[in-house]
Amino acid sequence: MISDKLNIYFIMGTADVGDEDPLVVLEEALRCGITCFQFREKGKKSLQGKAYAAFAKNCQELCRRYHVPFIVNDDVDLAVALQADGLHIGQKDGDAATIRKKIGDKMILGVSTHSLQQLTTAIKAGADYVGIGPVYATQSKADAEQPVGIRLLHQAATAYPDFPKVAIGGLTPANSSAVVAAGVSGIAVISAISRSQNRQQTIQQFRNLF
Ligand code: 3NM
Repeated sequence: MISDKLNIYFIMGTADVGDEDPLVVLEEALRCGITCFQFREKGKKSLQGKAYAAFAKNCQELCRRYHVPFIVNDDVDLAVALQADGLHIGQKDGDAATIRKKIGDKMILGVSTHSLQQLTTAIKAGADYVGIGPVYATQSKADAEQPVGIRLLHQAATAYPDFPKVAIGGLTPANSSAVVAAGVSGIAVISAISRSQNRQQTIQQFRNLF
Protein backbone atom coordinates (compact mmCIF):
# COMPACT_ATOMS: atom_id res chain seq x y z
CA MET A 1 0.00 0.00 0.00
CA ILE A 2 1.21 3.47 -0.83
CA SER A 3 1.90 5.19 2.49
CA ASP A 4 1.03 8.61 1.03
CA LYS A 5 -2.57 7.49 0.72
CA LEU A 6 -2.71 7.20 4.50
CA ASN A 7 -1.68 10.82 5.23
CA ILE A 8 -5.09 12.34 5.94
CA TYR A 9 -7.28 9.38 6.80
CA PHE A 10 -10.86 10.47 7.51
CA ILE A 11 -13.29 8.12 9.30
CA MET A 12 -17.02 8.80 9.49
CA GLY A 13 -20.53 7.45 10.01
CA THR A 14 -23.87 9.14 10.56
CA ALA A 15 -23.20 9.42 14.33
CA ASP A 16 -20.15 11.61 13.76
CA VAL A 17 -21.72 14.63 12.06
CA GLY A 18 -24.04 16.95 14.06
CA ASP A 19 -26.96 18.19 11.92
CA GLU A 20 -25.12 18.04 8.62
CA ASP A 21 -25.76 15.54 5.85
CA PRO A 22 -22.89 13.01 6.13
CA LEU A 23 -22.57 12.76 2.34
CA VAL A 24 -22.16 16.53 2.11
CA VAL A 25 -19.52 16.34 4.86
CA LEU A 26 -17.69 13.55 3.04
CA GLU A 27 -17.75 15.35 -0.29
CA GLU A 28 -16.39 18.52 1.29
CA ALA A 29 -13.63 16.52 2.99
CA LEU A 30 -12.75 14.86 -0.34
CA ARG A 31 -12.73 18.20 -2.15
CA CYS A 32 -10.44 19.65 0.55
CA GLY A 33 -7.93 16.83 0.17
CA ILE A 34 -8.40 13.86 2.48
CA THR A 35 -6.34 10.96 1.11
CA CYS A 36 -8.24 7.96 2.52
CA PHE A 37 -11.78 7.33 3.81
CA GLN A 38 -13.11 4.72 6.23
CA PHE A 39 -16.84 4.00 6.34
CA ARG A 40 -17.63 3.39 10.02
CA GLU A 41 -21.37 3.21 10.68
CA LYS A 42 -21.67 2.39 14.38
CA GLY A 43 -23.74 3.22 17.44
CA LYS A 44 -27.28 2.86 18.72
CA LYS A 45 -28.85 5.00 16.00
CA SER A 46 -26.77 3.62 13.14
CA LEU A 47 -28.40 2.88 9.81
CA GLN A 48 -29.46 -0.70 9.19
CA GLY A 49 -30.32 -2.95 6.28
CA LYS A 50 -30.96 -1.25 2.94
CA ALA A 51 -30.33 2.25 4.29
CA TYR A 52 -26.93 1.12 5.63
CA ALA A 53 -25.95 -0.51 2.33
CA ALA A 54 -27.14 2.48 0.30
CA PHE A 55 -25.21 4.92 2.50
CA ALA A 56 -22.07 2.81 2.10
CA LYS A 57 -22.50 2.69 -1.68
CA ASN A 58 -22.99 6.46 -1.87
CA CYS A 59 -19.83 7.02 0.17
CA GLN A 60 -17.93 4.63 -2.09
CA GLU A 61 -19.11 6.43 -5.23
CA LEU A 62 -17.96 9.78 -3.84
CA CYS A 63 -14.56 8.33 -2.95
CA ARG A 64 -14.22 6.87 -6.46
CA ARG A 65 -14.90 10.26 -8.00
CA TYR A 66 -11.99 11.70 -6.03
CA HIS A 67 -9.71 8.66 -6.45
CA VAL A 68 -9.55 8.18 -2.70
CA PRO A 69 -9.46 4.64 -1.22
CA PHE A 70 -12.75 3.51 0.33
CA ILE A 71 -12.17 1.30 3.38
CA VAL A 72 -14.99 -0.49 5.22
CA ASN A 73 -14.80 -0.77 9.00
CA ASP A 74 -15.44 -4.16 10.48
CA ASP A 75 -18.03 -5.52 8.01
CA VAL A 76 -16.28 -8.18 5.90
CA ASP A 77 -19.43 -9.07 3.95
CA LEU A 78 -20.08 -5.45 3.01
CA ALA A 79 -16.45 -4.92 1.98
CA VAL A 80 -16.58 -8.00 -0.25
CA ALA A 81 -20.04 -7.19 -1.69
CA LEU A 82 -18.99 -3.64 -2.61
CA GLN A 83 -15.50 -4.69 -3.70
CA ALA A 84 -14.21 -2.00 -1.39
CA ASP A 85 -10.58 -0.95 -1.66
CA GLY A 86 -10.03 -2.11 1.88
CA LEU A 87 -11.29 -3.47 5.16
CA HIS A 88 -10.33 -2.24 8.61
CA ILE A 89 -10.75 -4.43 11.68
CA GLY A 90 -10.33 -3.96 15.40
CA GLN A 91 -8.94 -6.37 17.98
CA LYS A 92 -12.46 -7.70 18.69
CA ASP A 93 -13.48 -8.21 15.05
CA GLY A 94 -11.95 -11.65 14.59
CA ASP A 95 -8.62 -13.17 13.68
CA ALA A 96 -6.76 -11.05 11.13
CA ALA A 97 -5.10 -14.05 9.42
CA THR A 98 -8.50 -15.74 8.89
CA ILE A 99 -10.01 -12.51 7.60
CA ARG A 100 -7.06 -12.00 5.25
CA LYS A 101 -7.79 -15.42 3.73
CA LYS A 102 -11.44 -14.49 3.30
CA ILE A 103 -10.83 -11.17 1.52
CA GLY A 104 -7.85 -12.28 -0.57
CA ASP A 105 -4.61 -10.46 -1.21
CA LYS A 106 -5.90 -7.59 -3.32
CA MET A 107 -8.01 -5.86 -0.69
CA ILE A 108 -6.15 -3.57 1.72
CA LEU A 109 -6.34 -4.85 5.29
CA GLY A 110 -5.91 -2.47 8.23
CA VAL A 111 -5.86 -3.53 11.87
CA SER A 112 -6.33 -1.38 14.99
CA THR A 113 -3.60 -1.97 17.56
CA HIS A 114 -3.02 -0.70 21.07
CA SER A 115 0.33 -2.30 21.95
CA LEU A 116 3.56 -3.36 20.29
CA GLN A 117 2.58 -7.00 20.66
CA GLN A 118 -0.71 -6.47 18.83
CA LEU A 119 1.20 -4.63 16.12
CA THR A 120 3.59 -7.54 15.64
CA THR A 121 0.69 -10.00 15.48
CA ALA A 122 -1.15 -7.84 12.91
CA ILE A 123 1.91 -7.62 10.67
CA LYS A 124 2.42 -11.40 10.83
CA ALA A 125 -1.26 -11.96 10.04
CA GLY A 126 -0.92 -10.04 6.77
CA ALA A 127 -2.08 -6.51 7.57
CA ASP A 128 -1.14 -3.83 5.02
CA TYR A 129 -1.18 -1.07 7.63
CA VAL A 130 -1.96 -0.69 11.31
CA GLY A 131 -3.80 1.94 13.31
CA ILE A 132 -2.10 2.82 16.60
CA GLY A 133 -4.13 4.44 19.35
CA PRO A 134 -5.80 6.04 21.00
CA VAL A 135 -2.90 8.48 21.13
CA TYR A 136 -4.98 10.92 23.16
CA ALA A 137 -8.39 10.64 24.83
CA THR A 138 -11.25 10.44 22.35
CA GLN A 139 -14.97 11.22 22.49
CA SER A 140 -15.71 9.31 19.30
CA LYS A 141 -15.31 5.69 20.45
CA ALA A 142 -17.33 4.49 23.41
CA ASP A 143 -15.10 1.49 24.17
CA ALA A 144 -11.74 3.13 23.43
CA GLU A 145 -8.70 1.82 25.33
CA GLN A 146 -6.58 3.97 27.62
CA PRO A 147 -4.51 6.52 25.65
CA VAL A 148 -1.15 5.10 24.54
CA GLY A 149 0.47 8.51 23.95
CA ILE A 150 3.33 9.33 21.61
CA ARG A 151 5.52 6.71 23.31
CA LEU A 152 3.97 3.74 21.52
CA LEU A 153 4.33 5.55 18.18
CA HIS A 154 8.07 5.93 18.81
CA GLN A 155 8.38 2.28 19.83
CA ALA A 156 6.50 1.21 16.70
CA ALA A 157 8.70 3.38 14.48
CA THR A 158 11.81 1.86 16.00
CA ALA A 159 10.56 -1.73 15.70
CA TYR A 160 8.95 -1.39 12.24
CA PRO A 161 10.34 1.73 10.58
CA ASP A 162 9.04 0.90 7.09
CA PHE A 163 5.67 -0.62 7.93
CA PRO A 164 2.73 1.74 7.21
CA LYS A 165 1.25 3.10 10.44
CA VAL A 166 -1.52 5.57 11.17
CA ALA A 167 -2.02 7.28 14.50
CA ILE A 168 -5.56 7.69 15.83
CA GLY A 169 -7.46 9.08 18.80
CA GLY A 170 -8.03 12.70 19.82
CA LEU A 171 -5.87 14.08 17.03
CA THR A 172 -6.20 17.68 15.87
CA PRO A 173 -3.95 19.90 13.72
CA ALA A 174 -2.76 21.52 16.97
CA ASN A 175 -1.52 18.31 18.63
CA SER A 176 -0.35 16.29 15.62
CA SER A 177 3.12 17.71 14.81
CA ALA A 178 4.75 15.47 17.42
CA VAL A 179 2.66 12.56 16.17
CA VAL A 180 3.92 12.92 12.60
CA ALA A 181 7.45 13.48 13.89
CA ALA A 182 7.17 10.13 15.70
CA GLY A 183 7.23 8.45 12.31
CA VAL A 184 3.68 7.61 11.25
CA SER A 185 2.48 7.68 7.65
CA GLY A 186 -0.88 9.11 8.53
CA ILE A 187 -3.24 10.83 10.90
CA ALA A 188 -6.63 9.10 11.25
CA VAL A 189 -9.42 11.30 12.56
CA ILE A 190 -13.13 11.42 13.08
CA SER A 191 -14.21 14.52 14.99
CA ALA A 192 -11.44 16.95 14.01
CA ILE A 193 -12.84 16.84 10.47
CA SER A 194 -16.46 15.70 10.91
CA ARG A 195 -17.20 18.40 13.50
CA SER A 196 -14.87 21.09 12.15
CA GLN A 197 -16.33 24.58 11.75
CA ASN A 198 -13.91 25.15 8.88
CA ARG A 199 -13.11 21.90 7.11
CA GLN A 200 -11.01 23.49 4.40
CA GLN A 201 -8.72 25.06 6.99
CA THR A 202 -8.56 21.96 9.21
CA ILE A 203 -7.64 19.66 6.32
CA GLN A 204 -5.09 22.13 4.98
CA GLN A 205 -3.50 22.28 8.45
CA PHE A 206 -3.30 18.47 8.54
CA ARG A 207 -1.83 18.46 5.02
CA ASN A 208 0.83 20.96 6.05
CA LEU A 209 2.15 18.44 8.60
CA PHE A 210 3.36 16.13 5.79
N1 3NM B 1 -10.29 3.94 16.97
P1 3NM B 1 -11.44 11.04 17.08
S1 3NM B 1 -9.71 5.77 18.62
C1 3NM B 1 -12.25 4.83 15.71
O1 3NM B 1 -7.72 3.61 19.39
C2 3NM B 1 -11.20 4.95 16.74
O2 3NM B 1 -8.21 2.30 17.75
C3 3NM B 1 -9.44 4.23 17.95
O3 3NM B 1 -11.96 9.57 16.80
C4 3NM B 1 -8.38 3.31 18.41
O4 3NM B 1 -10.55 11.41 15.94
C5 3NM B 1 -11.00 6.06 17.57
O5 3NM B 1 -12.71 11.87 17.06
C6 3NM B 1 -11.80 7.31 17.57
O6 3NM B 1 -10.79 11.06 18.42
C7 3NM B 1 -11.12 8.45 16.83
